[in-house]
Formats: sequence, C-alpha cells, structure tokens
Amino acid sequence: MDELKAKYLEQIAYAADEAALEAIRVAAVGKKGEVSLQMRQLGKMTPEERQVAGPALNALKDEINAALAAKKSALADAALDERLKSEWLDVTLPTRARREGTIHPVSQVTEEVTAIFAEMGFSVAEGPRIDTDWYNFDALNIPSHHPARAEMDTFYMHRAESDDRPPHVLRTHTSPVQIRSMEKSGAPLRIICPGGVYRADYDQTHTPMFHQVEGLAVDRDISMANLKWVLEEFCRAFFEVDNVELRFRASHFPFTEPSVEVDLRCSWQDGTLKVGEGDDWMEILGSGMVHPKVLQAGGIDPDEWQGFAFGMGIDRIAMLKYGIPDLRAFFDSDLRWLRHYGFASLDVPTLRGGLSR
Ligand code: 2U9
Repeated sequence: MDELKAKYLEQIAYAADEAALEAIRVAAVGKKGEVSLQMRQLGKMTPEERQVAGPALNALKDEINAALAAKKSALADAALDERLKSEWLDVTLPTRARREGTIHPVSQVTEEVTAIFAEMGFSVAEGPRIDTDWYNFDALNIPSHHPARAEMDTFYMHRAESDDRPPHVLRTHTSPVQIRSMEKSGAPLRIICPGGVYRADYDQTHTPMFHQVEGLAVDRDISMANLKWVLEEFCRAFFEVDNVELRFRASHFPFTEPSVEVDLRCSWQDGTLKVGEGDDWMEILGSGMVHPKVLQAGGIDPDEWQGFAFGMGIDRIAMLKYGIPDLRAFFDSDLRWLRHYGFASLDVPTLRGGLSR
C-alpha cells in the first residue's frame, strides 16, 4: 500500500494538465483502478486481515482523491493566472476620439429627462405600443364620439370582421401606460412614461412616429402648486439655466381638469433660443390635475386621491435644446446628421456630472 501511495502521489504531483490527472484517477481509484482492485480482494481475506486492510485501503483512496482535487484546483489557478497575464485591459485609457456610433438626440434627451425626474422620486414605467382603444381613449375620458379621437389621427390595426377582440390602435400618446400603472400599483404613484407614439400626420413639425414623455403623480393632497414646482425644477435642470419663468395658460384636455398649457420665457436671437430671458413665450408642455374619471378608470378612488399629469414631446424639446431645425431628419438615419447631432456614447447624463456636453 505504501508503494501504491508513493507511486500515485508522485504521478499526481507531476501531472501537467487535467487530462493527465484524469488518467491517473482512472488508473488508481477508477472502477478498474489499482486501489479498487485491491479492495475487491478484501472478500478473500480472513476477518482479522480485513479489519486492518479495509480501513487502510479506504484511507489510501481518500488520500489519493484529496491529492487529485488539490492538484486539479492548483492547475485551474495556474491556468487562470496564465489567462490573466494575456487578457487585460487598461480602463484608464482615454476613449477613442474618432467614434463610430453616436447616441441619438431622442435617446440622449430621454436619459436627461429620466435623470431629472428620478432625482424628484419618479420612476420610469413602460407599456405596449399597440394597445386597445379602451386604454388609449376610453380610460382617458375620450369616449368614441369625442372629437379628440378624430384629432389624434389614429392608426387602427387591421382586423377581420369576424374578430371579436376589442379594436387595437398604435398608441397616440403614452397615457395608456399610466392607466396600466395605476391598475398595477395603485396610489400613491410617481411615474414618468417616455416612449414612441403614433399619429397619421406628416409635415415639418409632425412625423407619424414621435416621442413623448408623460408624468403622473398621485397622492392624497397633490395640488397645482406641486405641479408648478416640479415643472419649474424640470425646466431649470433640463435647459441648464437658473432663472426659468413659466406661464400657465388655461386650456382643455379630456384627461385633466383644470388643464393648462405651459409656456417658457425666452428670447430668439438670430435663430438661437435663450431660455429665462427676453419677451417671448414658447409653449413646451401641457398638464393639469388628473380628471376624476381617469383616476377611476385606473382603479383609484378619486374621493381619496388626486394627482397631476403632464405631457411633452421629447423630439420637440430636443430640437429646442440642441438647435435642431427639422423634425423629419430625426428619423432619416442619415450618418452625417447622426454624427453632427449625436452624443458620445460614454457621456451618460447625470444631474451632478452634467446633463449634456
Ligand atoms: C393620465 C392622466 C393624465 C397627460 C397630459 C398633456 C397634458 C399634453 C401633449 C404635449 C405635446 C402631447 O406630445 S404632445 O403633442 N400632451 O398636453 N398630456 S396632460 O395627461 C394624462 C396622462 C395620463 C392617466
């Protein structure tokens, strides 16, 4: 037994790789290995001989197995060390000046808006781009006869006459996401819903697909004052100026009551927009207090809860902030345009690190 032990421990010590180790394992403790064969002889021994040889053989087997395991792990460590010597990268190197891909202004502005509202406790909610007309219209207090349905130039999904499922539309706003979030999470709630929406309209300021971000805050005593503060904070952070001034103009939307359109004080000089100064006003978003019927459609009791909501066009605020003239170019995939208006992929917008370069 001492000979077997010395032989196999030496072989294990000199094994060069896992394959050699496996061959040694098979030869020593495999089913037909030398130690296993010895164990089979135990039956032929006298009980006294067996009492000595049995435990000694088991101990030998354990020792060989332990040596095999230790060598296997040492080989794996050595292999990893070898790999680490060749596979490394210097994370302190500067990024490549000549970049191939860029972040689209829509993605950049979505990230900026998300960072600002996240700081105020809003989380991001997402939902389907194809939804039922109930989620897109009825739940938002836009019944079938309502003129807003026609005004929204809706794309309806084709369906067979025999199809008895409810009609589906390409969502005309991200509002159905808020209805679904109210149903799912209940009150209180603080969310923003960014994403693509669809309307059958095409000219210099309209494309059949564009992007919106809508916000919704529901709590026991939310007021227009909270709405105004949130929107002012947003504009200050987004346009990166301290002195923003907002003007609330009475308006009408089916889903909010009262409803307001919000204008931002600005000046236009030589086609350049300056926010927070001058005598011009520019409309940037719509908002209001959520209509009780809309809260109810989302399963929230309007006698106990109230909320504010707002909506704005991401493409539009991207054009304003970054001086991009034509909306249609956003979706042309023209590489020269993308290189000119795109953002560096490693410049992630944060409030402290800076929203834009
Ligand atoms: C729920 C309740 C209320 C979202 C709102 C607006 C006003 C608005 C437009 C801005 C420019 C759309 O992209 S745009 O054409 N939006 O004026 N949106 S209040 O109100 C909601 C949404 C969801 C449950």
